Amino acid sequence: MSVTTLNEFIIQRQADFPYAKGELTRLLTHIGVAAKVVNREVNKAGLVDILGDAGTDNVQGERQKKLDIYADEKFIASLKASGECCGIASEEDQNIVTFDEDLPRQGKYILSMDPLDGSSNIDVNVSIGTIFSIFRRVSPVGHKASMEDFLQEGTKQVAAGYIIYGSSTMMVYTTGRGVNGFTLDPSIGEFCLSHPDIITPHSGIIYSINEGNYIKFPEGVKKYIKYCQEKDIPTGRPYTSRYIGSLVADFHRNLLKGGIFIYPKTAGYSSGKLRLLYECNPMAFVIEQAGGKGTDGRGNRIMDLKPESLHQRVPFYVGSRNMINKAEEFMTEFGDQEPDIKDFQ
Ligand code: P6P
Repeated sequence: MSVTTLNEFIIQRQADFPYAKGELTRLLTHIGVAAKVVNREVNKAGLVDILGDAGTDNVQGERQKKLDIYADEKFIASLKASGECCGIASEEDQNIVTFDEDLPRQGKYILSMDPLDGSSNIDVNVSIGTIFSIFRRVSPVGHKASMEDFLQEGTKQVAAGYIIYGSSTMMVYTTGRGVNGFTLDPSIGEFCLSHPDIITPHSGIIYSINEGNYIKFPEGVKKYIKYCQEKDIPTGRPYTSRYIGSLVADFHRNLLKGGIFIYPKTAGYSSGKLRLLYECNPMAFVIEQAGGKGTDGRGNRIMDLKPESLHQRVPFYVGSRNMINKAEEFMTEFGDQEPDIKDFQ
C-alpha cells in the first residue's frame, strides 16, 4: 500500500486552499517538524532531566513543567523559521510573541497554541498534546503582529489541529476541507496519512467530564450527568464515563468513537477552565469539520465568540452533535448558573 506523507498530502491539497502560494504548506510543514522534535523529547522524558517542575509558573499560575517550556521554545523557533508566521500567542507566554527580523514580519499568518496541553500528566506517562490555531493576520504585512491579529473570531481560522503524543504520535488538522489524521512512522521520521476524512458519529456512548467537581457544577450539568447514567438501551445509556484529564486525549478518543466532552462553568471557574484561543477554537474547528459541534453550553457556537483577551476562558461542550443538543436541553431547562464558590470555602 502506498504511503502518503504529511508533506505530500499538504502539497496535493494545496489547490484546495485559497491562499495556495505554498504559504500554508510551509507553515504546516514547520509545525510537523517541531512536532517531531517535541515527540523525541516526550518519548524519553523519563530518561533525561526534563521531567518535573521548571520551578516557574505560567500566566495561568499553573506550575510549568520543563517539557512545557521546551515545547514552547521549539514551536516558536520552527514557526519563526518558516517565514510565514509573524506572531504567536501561547499558553506559556503572558503576551504575544512577535519578531524583530524582517523575514517573519513578512509572514501573513499568526498562530495561537498550547504547546504542551495536559502537561500535569507528563510525569505519569499519560498522553499529552499540542494544539494550534492559524489565522491570516489583519495588521499590515511587514510590521509587528498586533493584538487584533489574535482576537479574531474562530470562524476566521484558516487551519487548526493538534498533535497527540500517545501510544503513537498523530497529527490531526483541518484547513476547512474536512479533517485528516497522520501517524508518525518513527522508522522513516514522517507523518503518514492514516485517518483520511475523519467523520465523528452523530451520537456516542461516551461522556467525558471531571465528576470530581460534581457539587460545583450548574444544576443543568448535574441533571445531564444523571441522564447519562440512567439505563435506556435504545439510546445506548447508561453511557460510559471516560476522562483522562488531557484535552487532546479525551477529544481525540471522542472524535473517533463519538461522545461528548464537557468542561462547564463551575464554582471556582466561573467562565470554565479551557482557553478560547488555543484550546476551544481549534478543537471546535476540527469537530465541526468532522460533523460535530462545539458550543458554550447555551447554544452559542464557540467559533462565533469574539475574543476579548489572549487567555480568556469559556465553558466548552464539544463532540457528537446529538449529545451536545441533548446536554444543552438540560442547561436550558435546569440552568447553567454555577454555585457560589463561598459555599465551598
Ligand atoms: P481538570 C490540562 O491541564 C487541561 O488544560 C486540559 O488538557 C484538560 O482537559 C483539563 O485541563 C483538565 O482539567 O480540572 O479536570 O484537571
